[in-house]
Amino acid sequence: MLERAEALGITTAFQRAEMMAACPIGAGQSGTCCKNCYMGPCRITKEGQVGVCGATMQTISARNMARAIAAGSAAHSDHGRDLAFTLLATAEGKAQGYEIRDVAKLWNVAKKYGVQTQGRSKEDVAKELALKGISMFGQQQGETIYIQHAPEKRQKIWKQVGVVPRGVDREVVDVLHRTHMGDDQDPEHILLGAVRCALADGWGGSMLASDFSDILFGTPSPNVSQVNLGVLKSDEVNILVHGHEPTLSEMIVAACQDPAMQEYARSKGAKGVNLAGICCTSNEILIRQGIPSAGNFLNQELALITGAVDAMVVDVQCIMQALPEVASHFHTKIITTSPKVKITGALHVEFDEHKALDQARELVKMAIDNYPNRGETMIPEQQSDLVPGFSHEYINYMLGGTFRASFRPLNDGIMSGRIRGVVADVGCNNPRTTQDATHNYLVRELLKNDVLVVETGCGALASAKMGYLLGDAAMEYAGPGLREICEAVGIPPVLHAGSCVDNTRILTVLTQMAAEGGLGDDISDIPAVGLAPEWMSEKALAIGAYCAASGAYVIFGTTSPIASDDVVQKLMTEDWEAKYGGKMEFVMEPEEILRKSLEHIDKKRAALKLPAWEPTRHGKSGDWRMEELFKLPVEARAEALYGTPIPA
Ligand code: BF8
Repeated sequence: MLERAEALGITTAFQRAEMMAACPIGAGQSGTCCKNCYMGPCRITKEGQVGVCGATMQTISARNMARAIAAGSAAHSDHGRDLAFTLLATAEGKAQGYEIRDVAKLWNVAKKYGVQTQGRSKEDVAKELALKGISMFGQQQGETIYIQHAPEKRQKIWKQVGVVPRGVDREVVDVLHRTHMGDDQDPEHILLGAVRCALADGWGGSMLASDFSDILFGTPSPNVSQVNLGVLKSDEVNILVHGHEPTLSEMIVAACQDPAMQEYARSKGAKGVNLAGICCTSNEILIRQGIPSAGNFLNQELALITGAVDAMVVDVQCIMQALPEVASHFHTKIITTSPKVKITGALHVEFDEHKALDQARELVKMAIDNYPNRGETMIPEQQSDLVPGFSHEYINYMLGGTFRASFRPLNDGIMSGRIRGVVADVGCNNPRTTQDATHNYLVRELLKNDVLVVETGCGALASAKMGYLLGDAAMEYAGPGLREICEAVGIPPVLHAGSCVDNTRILTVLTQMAAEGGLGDDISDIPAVGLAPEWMSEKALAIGAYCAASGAYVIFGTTSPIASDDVVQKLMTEDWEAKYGGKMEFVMEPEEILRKSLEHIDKKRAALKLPAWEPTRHGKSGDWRMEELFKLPVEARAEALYGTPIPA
């Protein structure tokens, strides 16, 4: 696709990253450029230098980090807020096309929020729940409701350190205020505010987003789908949905499945309507409805360069401003829909949940009407099958079954050493490094080391493209112990848990593992690591901060926004580890990320007094072992199995 782009004179993020060297002083690379007032910008290039107001390198670096975390928290949590309003409108019967699809989840979430369910209609319960959810954003005092569902020990730590979040909006405003010129100047204290803000997202807005999405659109469970540019079809109308919110895209799914729309497409000479996604909007409809994905963040321009996309409908976040320019070389329509997002050169059809289904039909019709304008296309053949949809509810269920759902088998697997530990590989693509390469390398190596991998966001789609989200392809790499567990339970060793807001599902899994027993009594005790090896977005920093403050060791790759400042690096590692039991580190070399992850897992195993992981100790049973054995002559097989030759 890059060759085609070059031939057509189109630039992509891949070329732009080469042409545009990253500013060595700015917030992106070393974090010591201060633009928070207009006496500057002050660019601090060496220790001892200060800004016009006297701000030190440490203060500037911590401020930039805190502001990025606040922006990331705002983006994720605001997505949650919109879902709360959609739930309210649905409960009131004012949201066209929406319904409460998962009543069991509604009941569970209502219980968490202290909403009475007995004798009440689902609409009544959903209305009270939605109102409580909405009020959480503006909550001025106390703690967000979800905090009470963290392990008890964790809650005590947060109280002791003073980072229990109030409402999301309050914490975001707090960080913006304290990082204004002339306010908080102590780097440790600035980061304390940033952590509280991130926790308001992780144990607040983002967790709400996953819960309320499940209520409206169904809790994900495994399905089979496809990923990569090959999901586009040369003889059908191709519509891509891109961004993050499931609200409008779920209605577009419904509109595309309408036989009248398919018939309309045929009237225009197409064989039908083909819907696919990009980024996390894609993940949302992939994990629930099995709608194929055209790929992750760096696939967005490549998809347009096929010339086969009749409309790309975007909502919020991770949408490149370059899209209308790329689309201008083809017939493709770029359509923005969020009241928060307009892009020069794109059409704008503002989303209104009260008439969402009508709008979705209108958008699908626009794409169909555009099909006859399509010129020459070039669609790569590449596509892979995948099994997405491992929500925390499903992981719990698959391990124990309907009547005894539990995390016991997973905990036992870790305790016995069959599973060395768990790694969450999440986050973006970044054109400063080869697309997907670090995700893929780490997943393969972790599997070989008997590490169970859980993924979300663009990391999950990177694995999907390689076929790692299917049993067989991933099992090729899985170590014998991990393989044994996966075969016994019937799961792939790489689990797709959802979009980026769904990282909170991983917090829930870790909390439930801690509650199950045998792996300590807090998230920080579990042999687990979080990785964002190709990150680029502020949301990734917010996720990293709430995971670290929840007790996890989090490693970011590719680039470090605190590279030039040792003090802030120390604060986010040594100081955070002492305070929260988790830390956040930036490590550039993939091999080093792997080494540090395994070292941390082994350190946690030792602290729990679990047997040290041994690569060949397990795996002497299971299909793989039997296949190997059946390749042997019968005498050797008997000897291997029973230790004695076959009796004559
Ligand atoms: O929220 S992983 S590039 S698409 S920010 Fe964006 Fe990063 Fe992808 Fe999803 Ni998350």
